[in-house]
Amino acid sequence: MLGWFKKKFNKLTGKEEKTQEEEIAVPQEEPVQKETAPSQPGSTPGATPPPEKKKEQMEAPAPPEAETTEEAPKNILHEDVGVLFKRLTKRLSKTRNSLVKKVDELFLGKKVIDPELLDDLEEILITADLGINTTMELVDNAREKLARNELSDPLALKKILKDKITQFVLSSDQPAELVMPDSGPFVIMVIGVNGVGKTTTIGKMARKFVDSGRSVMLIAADTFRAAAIDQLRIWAERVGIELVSQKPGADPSSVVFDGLSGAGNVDVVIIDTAGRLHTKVNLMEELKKIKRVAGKRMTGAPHEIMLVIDATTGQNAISQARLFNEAVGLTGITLTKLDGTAKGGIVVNICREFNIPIRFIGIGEQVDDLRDFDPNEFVEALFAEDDS
Ligand SMILES: Nc1nc2c(ncn2[C@@H]2O[C@H](COP(=O)(O)OP(=O)(O)O)[C@@H](O)[C@H]2O)c(=O)[nH]1
Ligand SMILES: [Mg+2]
Repeated sequence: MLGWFKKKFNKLTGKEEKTQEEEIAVPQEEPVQKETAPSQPGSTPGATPPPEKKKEQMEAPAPPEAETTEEAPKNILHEDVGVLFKRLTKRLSKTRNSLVKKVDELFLGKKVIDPELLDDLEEILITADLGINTTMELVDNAREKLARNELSDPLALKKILKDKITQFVLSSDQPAELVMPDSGPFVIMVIGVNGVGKTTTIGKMARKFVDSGRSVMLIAADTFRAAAIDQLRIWAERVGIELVSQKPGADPSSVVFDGLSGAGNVDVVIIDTAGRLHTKVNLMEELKKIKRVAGKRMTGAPHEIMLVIDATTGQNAISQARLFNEAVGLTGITLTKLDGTAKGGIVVNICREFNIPIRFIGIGEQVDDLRDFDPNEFVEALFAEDDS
Protein backbone atom coordinates (compact mmCIF):
# COMPACT_ATOMS: atom_id res chain seq x y z
CA MET A 1 0.00 0.00 0.00
CA LEU A 2 1.10 3.52 -0.77
CA GLY A 3 4.23 2.16 -2.37
CA TRP A 4 5.17 5.44 -4.01
CA PHE A 5 5.14 7.06 -0.61
CA LYS A 6 7.55 4.58 0.87
CA LYS A 7 10.60 6.81 0.86
CA LYS A 8 8.83 9.30 2.99
CA PHE A 9 7.71 6.58 5.36
CA ASN A 10 11.28 5.37 5.67
CA LYS A 11 12.41 8.85 6.39
CA LEU A 12 9.90 9.01 9.16
CA THR A 13 10.98 5.70 10.63
CA GLY A 14 11.48 6.01 14.33
CA LYS A 15 9.73 9.32 14.46
CA GLU A 16 7.21 9.58 17.22
CA GLU A 17 3.62 9.80 16.17
CA LYS A 18 2.16 13.21 16.68
CA THR A 19 -1.07 13.48 18.54
CA GLN A 20 -3.89 15.62 17.26
CA GLU A 21 -3.36 17.92 20.27
CA GLU A 22 0.13 18.77 19.16
CA GLU A 23 -1.20 20.22 15.97
CA ILE A 24 -1.71 23.70 17.17
CA ALA A 25 -4.15 25.87 15.30
CA VAL A 26 -2.57 28.62 13.24
CA PRO A 27 -3.28 32.13 14.29
CA GLN A 28 -5.06 33.68 11.34
CA GLU A 29 -5.96 37.13 10.28
CA GLU A 30 -8.18 35.45 7.73
CA PRO A 31 -11.26 33.57 8.91
CA VAL A 32 -9.67 30.18 8.40
CA GLN A 33 -11.56 27.25 9.81
CA LYS A 34 -9.43 24.47 11.08
CA GLU A 35 -11.27 21.49 12.28
CA THR A 36 -10.26 18.34 13.98
CA ALA A 37 -13.07 15.89 13.88
CA PRO A 38 -13.63 12.81 15.95
CA SER A 39 -12.95 9.69 14.03
CA GLN A 40 -16.47 8.44 14.00
CA PRO A 41 -17.52 7.44 10.55
CA GLY A 42 -21.12 7.40 9.66
CA SER A 43 -22.00 10.35 11.87
CA THR A 44 -22.43 12.74 9.01
CA PRO A 45 -25.56 13.66 7.18
CA GLY A 46 -26.03 13.45 3.43
CA ALA A 47 -25.34 10.83 0.87
CA THR A 48 -21.79 11.84 0.08
CA PRO A 49 -19.56 10.11 0.83
CA PRO A 50 -21.19 6.69 0.92
CA PRO A 51 -21.09 4.60 4.06
CA GLU A 52 -18.08 2.46 4.73
CA LYS A 53 -18.91 -1.15 4.34
CA LYS A 54 -15.64 -2.78 5.28
CA LYS A 55 -15.12 -0.81 8.42
CA GLU A 56 -13.56 -3.61 10.40
CA GLN A 57 -10.84 -3.98 7.79
CA MET A 58 -10.15 -0.30 7.37
CA GLU A 59 -10.23 0.54 11.06
CA ALA A 60 -7.77 -2.09 12.18
CA PRO A 61 -4.51 -0.49 13.33
CA ALA A 62 -1.27 -1.31 11.58
CA PRO A 63 0.83 -3.81 13.50
CA PRO A 64 3.33 -1.96 15.69
CA GLU A 65 6.38 -3.68 14.20
CA ALA A 66 5.49 -2.25 10.80
CA GLU A 67 6.43 1.16 12.14
CA THR A 68 10.03 0.20 12.68
CA THR A 69 10.69 -1.87 9.60
CA GLU A 70 11.93 -0.70 6.24
CA GLU A 71 8.59 -1.46 4.72
CA ALA A 72 5.65 0.87 4.76
CA PRO A 73 2.91 -0.27 7.08
CA LYS A 74 0.28 -2.16 5.19
CA ASN A 75 -3.35 -2.21 6.07
CA ILE A 76 -3.88 -4.96 3.52
CA LEU A 77 -2.26 -7.29 6.00
CA HIS A 78 -5.76 -7.64 7.34
CA GLU A 79 -7.17 -8.77 4.08
CA ASP A 80 -6.29 -11.84 2.22
CA VAL A 81 -4.38 -10.90 -0.90
CA GLY A 82 -6.46 -13.41 -2.83
CA VAL A 83 -9.65 -11.71 -1.72
CA LEU A 84 -8.30 -8.34 -2.81
CA PHE A 85 -7.33 -9.72 -6.18
CA LYS A 86 -10.74 -11.29 -6.63
CA ARG A 87 -12.40 -8.02 -5.86
CA LEU A 88 -10.19 -6.26 -8.37
CA THR A 89 -10.99 -8.79 -11.09
CA LYS A 90 -14.68 -8.45 -10.30
CA ARG A 91 -14.58 -4.69 -10.51
CA LEU A 92 -12.70 -4.83 -13.78
CA SER A 93 -15.18 -7.26 -15.26
CA LYS A 94 -16.76 -4.76 -17.66
CA THR A 95 -13.42 -4.06 -19.26
CA ARG A 96 -12.49 -7.73 -19.23
CA ASN A 97 -15.74 -8.60 -20.96
CA SER A 98 -15.20 -5.99 -23.63
CA LEU A 99 -11.56 -6.82 -24.15
CA VAL A 100 -10.26 -10.21 -23.13
CA LYS A 101 -13.54 -12.13 -23.46
CA LYS A 102 -14.14 -10.66 -26.90
CA VAL A 103 -10.63 -11.66 -27.90
CA ASP A 104 -11.34 -15.16 -26.62
CA GLU A 105 -14.56 -15.29 -28.63
CA LEU A 106 -12.75 -14.11 -31.69
CA PHE A 107 -10.14 -16.81 -31.31
CA LEU A 108 -12.65 -19.54 -30.49
CA GLY A 109 -12.29 -22.48 -32.83
CA LYS A 110 -9.70 -20.67 -34.97
CA LYS A 111 -6.59 -22.66 -35.68
CA VAL A 112 -4.72 -20.16 -37.77
CA ILE A 113 -4.24 -16.43 -37.69
CA ASP A 114 -5.22 -14.60 -40.85
CA PRO A 115 -5.26 -10.88 -41.67
CA GLU A 116 -9.01 -10.76 -41.14
CA LEU A 117 -8.62 -11.98 -37.58
CA LEU A 118 -6.06 -9.26 -36.94
CA ASP A 119 -8.47 -6.64 -38.31
CA ASP A 120 -11.15 -7.86 -35.92
CA LEU A 121 -8.67 -7.80 -33.07
CA GLU A 122 -7.81 -4.22 -33.95
CA GLU A 123 -11.45 -3.24 -33.65
CA ILE A 124 -11.82 -4.89 -30.25
CA LEU A 125 -8.76 -3.11 -28.88
CA ILE A 126 -9.93 0.27 -30.12
CA THR A 127 -13.40 -0.28 -28.68
CA ALA A 128 -11.88 -1.03 -25.26
CA ASP A 129 -10.18 2.37 -25.46
CA LEU A 130 -6.64 1.19 -25.74
CA GLY A 131 -6.22 4.03 -28.20
CA ILE A 132 -5.24 4.09 -31.85
CA ASN A 133 -1.50 4.28 -31.24
CA THR A 134 -1.45 1.52 -28.68
CA THR A 135 -3.69 -0.67 -30.82
CA MET A 136 -1.62 -0.12 -33.95
CA GLU A 137 1.57 -0.97 -32.12
CA LEU A 138 0.02 -4.11 -30.70
CA VAL A 139 -1.44 -5.29 -33.98
CA ASP A 140 1.59 -4.31 -36.06
CA ASN A 141 3.72 -6.26 -33.66
CA ALA A 142 1.47 -9.27 -34.22
CA ARG A 143 1.56 -8.78 -38.01
CA GLU A 144 5.36 -8.71 -38.00
CA LYS A 145 5.55 -11.87 -35.92
CA LEU A 146 3.05 -13.49 -38.25
CA ALA A 147 5.13 -12.54 -41.28
CA ARG A 148 8.22 -14.02 -39.64
CA ASN A 149 6.28 -17.19 -38.85
CA GLU A 150 6.75 -16.55 -35.17
CA LEU A 151 3.06 -16.63 -34.47
CA SER A 152 1.57 -20.04 -34.72
CA ASP A 153 -1.90 -19.91 -33.22
CA PRO A 154 -4.41 -17.56 -31.59
CA LEU A 155 -3.32 -18.61 -28.10
CA ALA A 156 0.18 -17.43 -28.85
CA LEU A 157 -1.31 -14.19 -30.10
CA LYS A 158 -3.19 -13.72 -26.86
CA LYS A 159 0.04 -14.19 -24.96
CA ILE A 160 1.73 -11.55 -27.10
CA LEU A 161 -1.17 -9.24 -26.48
CA LYS A 162 -0.88 -9.71 -22.74
CA ASP A 163 2.90 -9.30 -22.78
CA LYS A 164 2.68 -6.14 -24.84
CA ILE A 165 0.00 -4.66 -22.58
CA THR A 166 2.11 -5.50 -19.54
CA GLN A 167 5.08 -3.82 -21.18
CA PHE A 168 3.09 -0.65 -21.84
CA VAL A 169 1.70 -0.55 -18.34
CA LEU A 170 5.11 -1.14 -16.80
CA SER A 171 6.72 1.52 -18.95
CA SER A 172 5.39 4.40 -16.88
CA ASP A 173 5.94 2.59 -13.63
CA GLN A 174 9.42 3.88 -12.91
CA PRO A 175 9.98 5.04 -9.36
CA ALA A 176 8.65 8.55 -9.06
CA GLU A 177 11.18 11.33 -8.97
CA LEU A 178 9.80 12.74 -5.81
CA VAL A 179 11.76 15.34 -3.95
CA MET A 180 11.19 14.29 -0.41
CA PRO A 181 11.09 17.00 2.18
CA ASP A 182 13.76 16.83 4.87
CA SER A 183 11.30 18.30 7.26
CA GLY A 184 7.68 19.22 7.19
CA PRO A 185 4.80 17.51 5.48
CA PHE A 186 4.54 15.78 2.16
CA VAL A 187 2.17 17.96 0.19
CA ILE A 188 -0.13 16.47 -2.43
CA MET A 189 -2.06 18.77 -4.74
CA VAL A 190 -4.98 16.98 -6.35
CA ILE A 191 -6.28 18.34 -9.65
CA GLY A 192 -8.68 17.36 -12.40
CA VAL A 193 -11.94 18.41 -14.04
CA ASN A 194 -15.25 18.46 -12.21
CA GLY A 195 -16.82 15.19 -11.21
CA VAL A 196 -13.84 12.94 -11.90
CA GLY A 197 -13.59 11.93 -8.26
CA LYS A 198 -10.99 14.28 -6.77
CA THR A 199 -12.65 14.85 -3.43
CA THR A 200 -13.63 11.21 -3.09
CA THR A 201 -10.10 10.11 -3.93
CA ILE A 202 -8.71 12.55 -1.35
CA GLY A 203 -10.96 11.05 1.32
CA LYS A 204 -9.92 7.53 0.40
CA MET A 205 -6.27 8.50 0.23
CA ALA A 206 -6.46 10.23 3.61
CA ARG A 207 -7.91 7.05 5.06
CA LYS A 208 -4.99 5.04 3.69
CA PHE A 209 -2.48 7.41 5.25
CA VAL A 210 -4.28 7.45 8.58
CA ASP A 211 -4.47 3.66 8.57
CA SER A 212 -0.72 3.70 8.06
CA GLY A 213 -0.28 5.78 11.18
CA ARG A 214 0.28 9.14 9.50
CA SER A 215 -1.30 12.42 10.44
CA VAL A 216 -3.13 14.10 7.59
CA MET A 217 -4.50 17.56 6.96
CA LEU A 218 -6.89 18.46 4.16
CA ILE A 219 -7.01 21.88 2.56
CA ALA A 220 -10.22 22.91 0.82
CA ALA A 221 -8.93 24.95 -2.09
CA ASP A 222 -12.00 24.24 -4.21
CA THR A 223 -13.70 27.36 -2.94
CA PHE A 224 -15.95 27.71 -5.96
CA ARG A 225 -18.95 26.01 -4.37
CA ALA A 226 -19.93 25.73 -0.73
CA ALA A 227 -20.94 22.13 -1.38
CA ALA A 228 -17.38 21.27 -2.40
CA ILE A 229 -16.04 22.47 0.94
CA ASP A 230 -18.80 20.62 2.79
CA GLN A 231 -18.05 17.42 0.92
CA LEU A 232 -14.41 17.58 1.95
CA ARG A 233 -15.43 18.37 5.51
CA ILE A 234 -17.55 15.22 5.62
CA TRP A 235 -14.56 13.18 4.56
CA ALA A 236 -12.32 14.88 7.13
CA GLU A 237 -14.86 14.05 9.83
CA ARG A 238 -15.17 10.46 8.73
CA VAL A 239 -11.44 9.92 8.68
CA GLY A 240 -10.96 11.99 11.83
CA ILE A 241 -8.50 14.53 10.48
CA GLU A 242 -8.06 18.25 10.23
CA LEU A 243 -9.56 20.39 7.53
CA VAL A 244 -8.46 23.90 6.70
CA SER A 245 -11.06 25.89 4.83
CA GLN A 246 -12.31 29.40 4.28
CA LYS A 247 -15.56 30.81 3.03
CA PRO A 248 -16.85 29.88 -0.41
CA GLY A 249 -15.42 32.28 -2.96
CA ALA A 250 -12.16 32.79 -1.05
CA ASP A 251 -8.93 32.89 -3.04
CA PRO A 252 -7.83 29.23 -3.28
CA SER A 253 -4.16 30.17 -3.08
CA SER A 254 -4.63 32.03 0.17
CA VAL A 255 -6.43 29.03 1.65
CA VAL A 256 -3.44 26.91 0.66
CA PHE A 257 -0.99 29.45 2.05
CA ASP A 258 -2.79 29.59 5.38
CA GLY A 259 -3.23 25.83 5.49
CA LEU A 260 0.45 25.15 4.88
CA SER A 261 1.40 27.75 7.47
CA GLY A 262 -0.08 25.56 10.14
CA ALA A 263 0.93 22.21 8.72
CA GLY A 264 4.45 21.94 10.12
CA ASN A 265 3.69 18.98 12.34
CA VAL A 266 1.54 17.05 9.94
CA ASP A 267 2.91 14.17 7.88
CA VAL A 268 0.74 14.61 4.82
CA VAL A 269 -1.21 17.56 3.46
CA ILE A 270 -3.72 16.98 0.68
CA ILE A 271 -5.06 19.94 -1.26
CA ASP A 272 -8.43 19.70 -2.99
CA THR A 273 -8.85 22.01 -5.99
CA ALA A 274 -11.63 23.13 -8.28
CA GLY A 275 -12.15 21.65 -11.73
CA ARG A 276 -14.50 23.91 -13.64
CA LEU A 277 -13.90 22.99 -17.22
CA HIS A 278 -15.83 25.81 -18.84
CA THR A 279 -13.26 28.30 -17.63
CA LYS A 280 -10.36 26.11 -18.54
CA VAL A 281 -7.80 28.84 -19.06
CA ASN A 282 -8.58 30.45 -15.73
CA LEU A 283 -8.57 27.08 -14.05
CA MET A 284 -5.05 26.40 -15.31
CA GLU A 285 -3.93 29.86 -14.17
CA GLU A 286 -5.49 29.25 -10.79
CA LEU A 287 -3.72 25.89 -10.44
CA LYS A 288 -0.41 27.44 -11.45
CA LYS A 289 -0.89 30.08 -8.78
CA ILE A 290 -1.74 27.51 -6.12
CA LYS A 291 1.38 25.58 -7.04
CA ARG A 292 3.50 28.74 -6.90
CA VAL A 293 2.09 29.88 -3.60
CA ALA A 294 2.52 26.41 -2.06
CA GLY A 295 6.16 26.42 -3.14
CA LYS A 296 6.68 29.87 -1.67
CA ARG A 297 5.21 28.87 1.65
CA MET A 298 7.00 25.55 1.83
CA THR A 299 10.13 24.79 -0.17
CA GLY A 300 9.55 21.91 -2.54
CA ALA A 301 5.76 21.86 -2.14
CA PRO A 302 3.68 20.50 -3.68
CA HIS A 303 5.71 17.32 -3.69
CA GLU A 304 3.07 15.53 -5.68
CA ILE A 305 0.74 16.96 -8.30
CA MET A 306 -1.79 14.25 -8.83
CA LEU A 307 -4.23 14.34 -11.71
CA VAL A 308 -7.47 12.48 -11.18
CA ILE A 309 -9.04 11.12 -14.35
CA ASP A 310 -12.42 9.49 -14.77
CA ALA A 311 -11.79 6.28 -16.73
CA THR A 312 -15.29 6.40 -18.18
CA THR A 313 -14.47 9.54 -20.16
CA GLY A 314 -12.56 7.51 -22.71
CA GLN A 315 -10.15 9.23 -25.03
CA ASN A 316 -10.90 12.61 -23.54
CA ALA A 317 -8.82 11.45 -20.59
CA ILE A 318 -5.74 11.70 -22.78
CA SER A 319 -6.36 15.32 -23.70
CA GLN A 320 -7.09 16.16 -20.07
CA ALA A 321 -3.81 14.63 -18.99
CA ARG A 322 -1.98 16.56 -21.68
CA LEU A 323 -3.58 19.89 -20.78
CA PHE A 324 -2.98 19.60 -17.05
CA ASN A 325 0.52 18.28 -17.57
CA GLU A 326 1.42 21.23 -19.77
CA ALA A 327 -0.01 23.68 -17.25
CA VAL A 328 1.39 22.45 -13.96
CA GLY A 329 3.48 19.32 -14.61
CA LEU A 330 2.02 16.11 -13.25
CA THR A 331 3.90 13.73 -11.00
CA GLY A 332 1.18 11.13 -10.66
CA ILE A 333 -2.20 10.03 -11.96
CA THR A 334 -5.17 8.38 -10.33
CA LEU A 335 -7.76 6.74 -12.57
CA THR A 336 -11.21 6.49 -11.02
CA LYS A 337 -14.41 4.62 -11.84
CA LEU A 338 -12.75 1.64 -13.46
CA ASP A 339 -15.60 -0.39 -12.00
CA GLY A 340 -18.10 1.45 -14.14
CA THR A 341 -16.55 1.23 -17.57
CA ALA A 342 -15.91 -1.25 -20.32
CA LYS A 343 -13.20 1.08 -21.52
CA GLY A 344 -10.60 0.40 -18.86
CA GLY A 345 -8.10 -0.02 -21.68
CA ILE A 346 -7.56 3.68 -21.10
CA VAL A 347 -5.14 2.69 -18.34
CA VAL A 348 -2.88 1.07 -20.92
CA ASN A 349 -3.29 4.05 -23.21
CA ILE A 350 -2.35 6.56 -20.51
CA CYS A 351 0.68 4.52 -19.53
CA ARG A 352 1.81 4.42 -23.12
CA GLU A 353 1.18 8.08 -23.91
CA PHE A 354 2.63 9.56 -20.76
CA ASN A 355 5.62 8.84 -18.68
CA ILE A 356 3.67 9.60 -15.56
CA PRO A 357 3.15 6.88 -12.98
CA ILE A 358 -0.36 5.81 -12.07
CA ARG A 359 -0.57 5.94 -8.29
CA PHE A 360 -4.04 4.61 -7.62
CA ILE A 361 -7.07 3.21 -9.36
CA GLY A 362 -10.59 3.76 -8.13
CA ILE A 363 -12.76 0.65 -8.39
CA GLY A 364 -15.86 1.77 -6.51
CA GLU A 365 -17.38 4.40 -4.31
CA GLN A 366 -16.51 2.91 -0.96
CA VAL A 367 -13.64 4.21 1.11
CA ASP A 368 -11.57 1.08 0.55
CA ASP A 369 -12.13 1.08 -3.19
CA LEU A 370 -8.99 3.03 -3.91
CA ARG A 371 -6.24 0.61 -4.83
CA ASP A 372 -2.53 1.06 -5.22
CA PHE A 373 -1.84 0.62 -8.88
CA ASP A 374 0.21 -2.49 -9.43
CA PRO A 375 0.86 -2.95 -13.17
CA ASN A 376 1.29 -6.70 -13.03
CA GLU A 377 -1.69 -7.24 -10.80
CA PHE A 378 -3.78 -5.02 -13.05
CA VAL A 379 -2.94 -6.98 -16.20
CA GLU A 380 -3.43 -10.29 -14.41
CA ALA A 381 -6.85 -9.15 -13.22
CA LEU A 382 -7.72 -8.00 -16.72
CA PHE A 383 -6.78 -11.36 -18.18
CA ALA A 384 -8.11 -13.45 -15.29
CA GLU A 385 -10.10 -16.47 -16.38
CA ASP A 386 -12.65 -16.30 -13.63
CA ASP A 387 -14.10 -13.36 -11.75
CA SER A 388 -16.51 -15.21 -9.53
N1 LIG B 1 -18.13 3.96 -9.25
C1 LIG B 1 -17.20 4.82 -8.83
N2 LIG B 1 -17.56 6.08 -8.50
C2 LIG B 1 -16.61 6.94 -8.09
C3 LIG B 1 -15.25 6.55 -7.99
N3 LIG B 1 -14.53 7.63 -7.57
C4 LIG B 1 -15.42 8.63 -7.40
N4 LIG B 1 -16.67 8.23 -7.70
C5 LIG B 1 -17.92 9.02 -7.68
O1 LIG B 1 -17.82 10.10 -8.58
C6 LIG B 1 -18.63 11.18 -8.14
C7 LIG B 1 -17.85 12.49 -8.20
O2 LIG B 1 -16.84 12.47 -7.25
P1 LIG B 1 -16.20 13.77 -6.59
O3 LIG B 1 -15.15 13.30 -5.66
O4 LIG B 1 -17.24 14.66 -6.05
O5 LIG B 1 -15.54 14.48 -7.87
P2 LIG B 1 -14.76 15.87 -7.96
O6 LIG B 1 -15.72 16.86 -8.55
O7 LIG B 1 -13.62 15.62 -8.90
O8 LIG B 1 -14.30 16.24 -6.59
C8 LIG B 1 -19.09 10.80 -6.73
O9 LIG B 1 -20.41 10.36 -6.80
C9 LIG B 1 -18.16 9.67 -6.33
O10 LIG B 1 -18.75 8.78 -5.41
C10 LIG B 1 -14.87 5.19 -8.36
O11 LIG B 1 -13.72 4.77 -8.36
N5 LIG B 1 -15.90 4.38 -8.78
MG1 LIG C 1 -14.62 17.95 -5.51
